[in-house]
Amino acid sequence: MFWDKEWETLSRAELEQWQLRRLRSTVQHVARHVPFYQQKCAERGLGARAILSLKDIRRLPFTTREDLRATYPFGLLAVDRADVIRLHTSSGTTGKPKAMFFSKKDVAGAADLIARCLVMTGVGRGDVLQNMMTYGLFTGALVMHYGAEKVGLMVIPAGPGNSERQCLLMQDFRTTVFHTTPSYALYLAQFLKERGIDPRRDLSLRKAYIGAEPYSDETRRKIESALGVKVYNSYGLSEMNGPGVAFECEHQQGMHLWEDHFLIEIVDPATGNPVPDGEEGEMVLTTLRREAMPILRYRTRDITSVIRTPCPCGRTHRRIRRITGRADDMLIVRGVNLYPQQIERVLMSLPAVGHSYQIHLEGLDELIVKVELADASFDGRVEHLVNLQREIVERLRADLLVKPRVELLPPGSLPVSEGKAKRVFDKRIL
Ligand code: DLL
Repeated sequence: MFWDKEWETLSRAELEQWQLRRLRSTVQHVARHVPFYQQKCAERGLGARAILSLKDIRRLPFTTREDLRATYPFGLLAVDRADVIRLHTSSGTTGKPKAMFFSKKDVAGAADLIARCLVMTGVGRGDVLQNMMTYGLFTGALVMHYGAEKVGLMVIPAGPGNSERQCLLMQDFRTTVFHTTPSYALYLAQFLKERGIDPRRDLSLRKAYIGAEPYSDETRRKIESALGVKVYNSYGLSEMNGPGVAFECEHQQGMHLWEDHFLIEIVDPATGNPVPDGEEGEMVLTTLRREAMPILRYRTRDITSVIRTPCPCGRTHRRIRRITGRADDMLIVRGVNLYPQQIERVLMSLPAVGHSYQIHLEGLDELIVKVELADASFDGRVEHLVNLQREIVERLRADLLVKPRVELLPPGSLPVSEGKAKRVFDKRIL
């Protein structure tokens, strides 16, 4: 099923022609209205005819997170303030937030992309979407909300947390799809289990849209089997509208990135040079349709690669693989490079492991993995605990070449955050 078949199945040649046209007009638009880009283009000697082919994108400057912070609040605005109808911000862990502006056309465009995503997964009128992302300055809930309404789903703007109420809403209004983070989905699964609610028997859930945090295929499988739903990976970032940038179709082999709205490059995170076709690197995105705040070559810091084979669904927009980590999240422990997600993958493949974990780095270079158990009854059987602890240590050592200390905790011991989960606590004395 398609929301906009013509655009979703455009031939590659037509798509690229369109991209070139849009890239040119985006560059002209920012060169005219955004002093930050005027200066950057002038430094590079780029005039109005700088972009002759898509490859010329490499001549354009990168935009980084730091640029967004440095130009906060209005520095990258490309339209009159009166033409902005919505503001979102993204709070970093430190310093100033990043401000993102939407014109009327931008809000409609973002909703349209979500509509494509939802219809692509086989939902439509009659479906009930429980939106458990945070409403507010975060893009996660509102952008999804507008897109789902456009398709005609009934949207329950539940927001995050309050699991008791989430359950009631699911039961009373027969929720068929929900939208949340992987950490909350796992928490909810545990919550339902503790209350004796069997999702397959007692609820009407069919599908879940899971994103806003990195997660592994093992976590996807855990959510699917615990909640009896098909999980679709949803990728996006506030700087590029929020959710709806890339989404899985029913084949679930990578996420289609809407290439008529975003131009994708994969670069070496250290040098910024393009990596060979199909190889892994940092994703760089350029907006092609945004009006209020276009962004050139945004360094997402997200590590992925482009799938080169066509998708059986018939969409021509290329797919990206699951994000394997953020360039900034890489940990170096005793000289070994590792991403938190590699630890997550090992943990979530073990049925005895519950929904939550934390990674602590302490002292000089000590790695401690705190793991919640799936089942409280596990407590009593000491030999099981010892075996499980040993198994986790061994698996991590074999996969990652690091030997952590593993602490097993009863279910529900680790805090649950309403927004994105914090997994890594680095308190090393370096
Ligand atoms: O998290 C937008 C979003 C909302 C996406 C809801 C999907 C669903 P930010 O707060 O700006 O925006 O965070 C963006 O989150 O650069 C990735 O590092 C990470 N991220 C988002 N989706 C995924 C995903 C929203 N499916 C940052 N897999 C991005 C891995 C993801 N990482």
